[in-house]
Amino acid sequence: MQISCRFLLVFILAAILIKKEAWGKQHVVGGSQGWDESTDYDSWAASQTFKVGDELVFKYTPGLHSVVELGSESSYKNCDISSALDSLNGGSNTVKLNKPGTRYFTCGTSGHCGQGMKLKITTVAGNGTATSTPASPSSTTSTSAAVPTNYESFGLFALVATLLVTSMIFNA
Ligand SMILES: [Cu+2]
Repeated sequence: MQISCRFLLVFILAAILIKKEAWGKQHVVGGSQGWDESTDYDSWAASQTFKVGDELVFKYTPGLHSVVELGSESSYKNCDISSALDSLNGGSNTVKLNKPGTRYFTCGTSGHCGQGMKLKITTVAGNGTATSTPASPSSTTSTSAAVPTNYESFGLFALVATLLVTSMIFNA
């Protein structure tokens, strides 16, 4: 009886972790500021971990801004949108991160890229464990900008701790 309880708990825990991974996470670009010229997207991106299966959500004033995906680091650096991979508009766009690697986004409105309205992100492989470390060395420390992520992690931690304690009580 004791052993089966323990296995059940481990199974539930594993199922929760796997489900969490498979769901993916939505990253609202720029947080509450959204997609505009005044947000520091380097800092924002450094506060996030982008995994395969996650989504980027761009929120902005329709007509004022747009979302243009660039194909290379040089296009990104030079704000060259002549060879854009994709262009989205309408005020709310979701971009699925379907494979590992670096992607580049900017705004199609003249001058906005030069004002800093551009985003470079690196997607890492999601390997099914909550303890996987992000590839980016800049995301090891938490900042106030990452509060929703930390809150979620804390919730998971609390859940895991509760299950472990319950497991110990069952096996005492
Ligand atoms: Cu813009």
